Amino acid sequence: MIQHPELAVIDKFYDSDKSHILYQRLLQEQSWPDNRYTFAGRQFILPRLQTWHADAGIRYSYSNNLLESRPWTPLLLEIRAEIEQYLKYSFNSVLVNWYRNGEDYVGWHADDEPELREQAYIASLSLGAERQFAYRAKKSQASGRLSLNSGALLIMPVSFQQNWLHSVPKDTSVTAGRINLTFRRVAQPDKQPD
Ligand SMILES: [Mn+2]
Repeated sequence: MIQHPELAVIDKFYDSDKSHILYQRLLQEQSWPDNRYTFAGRQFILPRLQTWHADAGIRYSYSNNLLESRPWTPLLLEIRAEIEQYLKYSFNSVLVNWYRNGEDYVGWHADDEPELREQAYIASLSLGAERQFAYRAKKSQASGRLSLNSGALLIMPVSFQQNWLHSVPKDTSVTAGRINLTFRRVAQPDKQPD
């Protein structure tokens, strides 16, 4: 039951068997990078593993600061096509996060980079262990959380990013891993004069 007015969840976008297969395949087929990064001259350890895949020519300030842009894999293309067909909406990039167990997390943030302007929304597919998705309003005390099961597809509109922060908190009761695919439509960069 979703309490948040700006979020929608399709609970069984993939059934549990299919979700399990996809999770295992992604775990094996993704070439997972090290989670130690240097940014602005300082080294830090990301509390999860990430890869970023995009159509040719797509740049995204979040990923360009941190991640190499990789091409789509056949499996990611397959999943993208199924989500696009269902939502009647197209995406040009995906951020893949692997939360190896309940120690891995993402802190409070909004996906509000300038390239995600206009009506672009994010479709977030959960595979593997159930994790909590927490949200809190930027300008009030409102907050809440919801459970994301394996196979659930969460839809986040731009207004959600403008008004709310979200996180996947640490949960030491979770011993299994979760892979989260966040499909995005990043604005094409304006053509730069040569
Ligand atoms: Mn996010």
